[in-house]
Amino acid sequence: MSERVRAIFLSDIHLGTRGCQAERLLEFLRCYESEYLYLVGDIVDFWAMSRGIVWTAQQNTVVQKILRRARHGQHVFLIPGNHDEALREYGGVSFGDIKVVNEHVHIAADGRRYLLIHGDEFDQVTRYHRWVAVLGDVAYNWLVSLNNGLSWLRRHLKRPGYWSLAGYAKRRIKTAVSFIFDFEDSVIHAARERGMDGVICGHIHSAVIREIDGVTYINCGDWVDSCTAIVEHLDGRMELLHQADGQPVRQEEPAMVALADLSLSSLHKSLREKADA
Ligand SMILES: [Mn+2]
Repeated sequence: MSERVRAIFLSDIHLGTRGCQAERLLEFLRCYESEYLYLVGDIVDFWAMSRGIVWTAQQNTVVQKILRRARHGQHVFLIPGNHDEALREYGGVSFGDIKVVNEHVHIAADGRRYLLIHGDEFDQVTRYHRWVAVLGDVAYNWLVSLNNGLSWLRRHLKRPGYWSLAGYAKRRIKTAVSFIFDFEDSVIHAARERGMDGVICGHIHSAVIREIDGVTYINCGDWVDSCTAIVEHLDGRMELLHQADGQPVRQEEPAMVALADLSLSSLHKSLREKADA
């Protein structure tokens, strides 16, 4: 039995990559029927696909299920992200029953107005230093092996001292957390300037619903790590759901991804508490 909700918001599905958790997403979609379905960017990962395509049967089924919903009268909107930015040229165009829009305002059942954007334009890294984002992972792995090599060399040369990878990783976490705060703050600022009650975005793979001075910041998370989605209930209430094994569960805590394989959830929480204090 599927539950009827007013709207479903999904982002960062990254179809076409090995990381895409299409099976979990199919389980989630089986649980919810809605009047509106919003795809909030990075749905198909054209960046990764240019290096090699991973297209599974489940990913195919995801696309078919979405098309089917559109055909059956659900309002399906696709807001392109940076990994599917080629679609931005088609803002305002409909493909079959799916409307491509570069941004959108969703009016919830309770009358609140939400700005829908992917959010990469508020990410200072991908905006001004795209190569940093692309090279980041490669550079990190390279640094780790370099560190191992250096330690080996130091040991063999009997040199004292050790360049701490742990220290490096800690600094990196701090950078990652402040990156998330900066992103959230600038998105909220933009929503407020435009007189919105809230903003719904994706991009940083960090799902959360937060209220900041009367503006609701909502991030849909992703379907690579956290398997999270936002639903609007029939009364306009927004809820963050996490697709656990076989069933969706309510997510009370911010769902965080591990950046560079380091879990940030506890750190995010404690830093947020400090910041709020
Ligand atoms: Mn993105």
